[in-house]
Amino acid sequence: MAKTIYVLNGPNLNLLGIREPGIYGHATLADVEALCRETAKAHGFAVEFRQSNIEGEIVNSIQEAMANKAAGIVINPAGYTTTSVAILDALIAAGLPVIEIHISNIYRREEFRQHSLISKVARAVLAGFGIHGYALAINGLAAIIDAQKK
Ligand code: CA2
Repeated sequence: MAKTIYVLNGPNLNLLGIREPGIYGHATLADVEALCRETAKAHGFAVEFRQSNIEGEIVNSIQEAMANKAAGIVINPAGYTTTSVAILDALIAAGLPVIEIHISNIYRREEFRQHSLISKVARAVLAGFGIHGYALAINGLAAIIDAQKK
């Protein structure tokens, strides 16, 4: 059976394509999911795609990824990026390769967006590629997983 990449999305990302298109573009979260599935499939991976506005549910998804021996995690922690020790701790405990992704370039935005706790555990961070960043994140994660086998 194909190994699984968990793609986790934090609060308000369900509003993609509906509000603030000037910052986040016109694509919806369903478009992001389709892009992730297509990209992962090309590498032989299945995808568990989740969005939650609730911190504990994101922690539960990370623990599920760990229990299911997932191949890795791509996470856009959104508003929890700079605040969630709980998500950071769960990612550390999971021990899986993690890629952090942001649709916007957080370094061109307000200073408070630029201090990610999650980056401490991320193997790589992508910001500013729009939703294409999710495809780049999955391609990069696939390369990391491939390199681990050698
Ligand atoms: O650029 C990103 O992907 C962010 O993670 C998005 C977060 C923001 O707090 C981070 O600083 C950067 C916000 C997600 C909210 O998404 C929305 C999407 C459409 C409309 C309104 C909010």
